Amino acid sequence: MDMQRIPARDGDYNLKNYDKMRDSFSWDEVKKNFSWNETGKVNIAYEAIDRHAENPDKKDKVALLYSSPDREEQLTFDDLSKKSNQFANVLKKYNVKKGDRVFLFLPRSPEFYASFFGILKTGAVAGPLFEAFMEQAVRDRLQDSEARMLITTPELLERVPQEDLPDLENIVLVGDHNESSDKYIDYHKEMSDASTDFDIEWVDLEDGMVIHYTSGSTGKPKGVYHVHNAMVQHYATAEWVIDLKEDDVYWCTADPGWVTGTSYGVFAPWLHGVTNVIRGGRFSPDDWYGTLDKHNVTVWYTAPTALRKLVSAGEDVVKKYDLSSLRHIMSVGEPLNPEVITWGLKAFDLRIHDTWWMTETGAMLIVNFPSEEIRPGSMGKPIPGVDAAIVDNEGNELPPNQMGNLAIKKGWPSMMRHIWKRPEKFQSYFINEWYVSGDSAYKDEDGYFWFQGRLDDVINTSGERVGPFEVESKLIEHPAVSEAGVIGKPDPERGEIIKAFITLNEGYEDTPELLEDIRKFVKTGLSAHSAPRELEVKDSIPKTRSGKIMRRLLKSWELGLPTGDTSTLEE
Ligand code: 6R9
Repeated sequence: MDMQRIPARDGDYNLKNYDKMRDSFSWDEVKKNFSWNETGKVNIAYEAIDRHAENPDKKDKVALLYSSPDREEQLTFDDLSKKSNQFANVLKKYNVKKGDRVFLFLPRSPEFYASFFGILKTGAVAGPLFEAFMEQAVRDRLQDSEARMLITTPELLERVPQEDLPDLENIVLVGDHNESSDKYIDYHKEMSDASTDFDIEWVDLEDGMVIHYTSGSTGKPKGVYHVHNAMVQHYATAEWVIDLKEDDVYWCTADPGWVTGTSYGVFAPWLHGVTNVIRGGRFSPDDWYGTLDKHNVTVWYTAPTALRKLVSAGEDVVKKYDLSSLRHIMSVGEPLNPEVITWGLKAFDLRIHDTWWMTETGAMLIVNFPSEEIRPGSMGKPIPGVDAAIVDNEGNELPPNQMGNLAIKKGWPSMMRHIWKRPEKFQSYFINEWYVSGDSAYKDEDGYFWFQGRLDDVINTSGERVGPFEVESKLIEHPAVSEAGVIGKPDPERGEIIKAFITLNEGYEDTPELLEDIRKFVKTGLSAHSAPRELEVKDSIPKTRSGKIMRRLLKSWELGLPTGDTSTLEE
């Protein structure tokens, strides 16, 4: 991309010399930060919560700074340790055992986090669900995982099709309800009866911890299975990439129903004993800036979809708030448009650091480090201890600047260990020693990786391969365009043509002149073959709950095809 590079910087960053660090790196060094390295006793809940609660200097530090439009609450490490112990006792009373799957279908709330760590303390596997899931999505996940226990609210219970869930023995209800059968457990009542002491279940590093369901382009959602060992990489990336320090106030905007909301919404900050902001409720620019301001957030991990909305809300909104505490911003989930990085430099006087990883990878793999040069539009470079490459369909490495499969050499600590009950699906991710991501990308001469699209999204128009992301990025540079989703539409002559769906900024109208102007803008700014032949204005662009543009859905709509699994679609 024809974009100015943002230079490497000196500063008090945790990771100072990337090249040197990579050369001499061993994961064994990271393991020394955990108590199990000496005691042999493993549980991520102990490392993230109880270890700090046992430390006189840490126990009264605020761990969870919760706020939502109608509730504010602060829990110290000691509070969280006790509450999760109480919940672990409740689970134990109802026979939850190591390896059982216990699901959470709850709004982001203090109860969510207390129960989540309670589950881990029993050695059970936690399955967080998006609060907005409807019945089919809940059914698919609870059935497939054979969940024994579910924690939900009386309001959400309507969406739990219990008649189809024979394995579901008990349901914990958080909130007032009239259910009387033995199947239901009253959260508040049981918690107040439960002891705040609990003998944590020690597990193996390779034992199950969290199962995250994720949708592919076809078929039912699949259960991606993560183990306690993932903490090694959560810890390391929190240090190098999130650059966490003792006094930071950290905010990750992701919902715990998405892998980012667990790996980086709780584990990464708490493994380091850092104060963690959780904001409930829905998004609005004022709400988000207000949260950064009110809690004096220093480090912020968010997503391009949110950042693009902030760009479109304009700089005047930013000026209403005091964001002077903010020192470091990161993004994940979709490619970060160069336009957004430029805007971040202006609006916040800060660089925005893109990070790339997947549900399946469990933690960050390719990133922009706070101390390294940023090439806007690039996802950055692999973290120490990880080998990434561009390979062809046989697993052969391709030379620089050639587009191919983005692949990672097997064996990083947070890698998924299997896909629940689908060994053949798990196997299908690998070619020889490579985990093949399903993303297409290229690597430049200096080792920076450039995302092109999901493999199934890449467009081939008259023999030219076009990554939808590049076109979308150019489109949103146009002053009239707020968001864009780009697909390839079958065309008898050209194979595919580029079709763009856009939303317009305030004050612009959908006229043929404007659309032509936008088309020309891409043509002259990017290339003739990347200019959309068709442009359609929409009220919104369909996105997943984790902020990904659902190009697959745009395409199905365009072609009048069945829409497949849309359970992760944001309303
Ligand atoms: C953590 C997470 C994974 C897919 C991934 C890719 C896209 C994520 C990205 C990115 C470009 C980035 N993706 N980060 N694309 N640049 N920095 O998002 O997990 O929900 O499983 O999605 O998201 O396509 O393959 P998950």
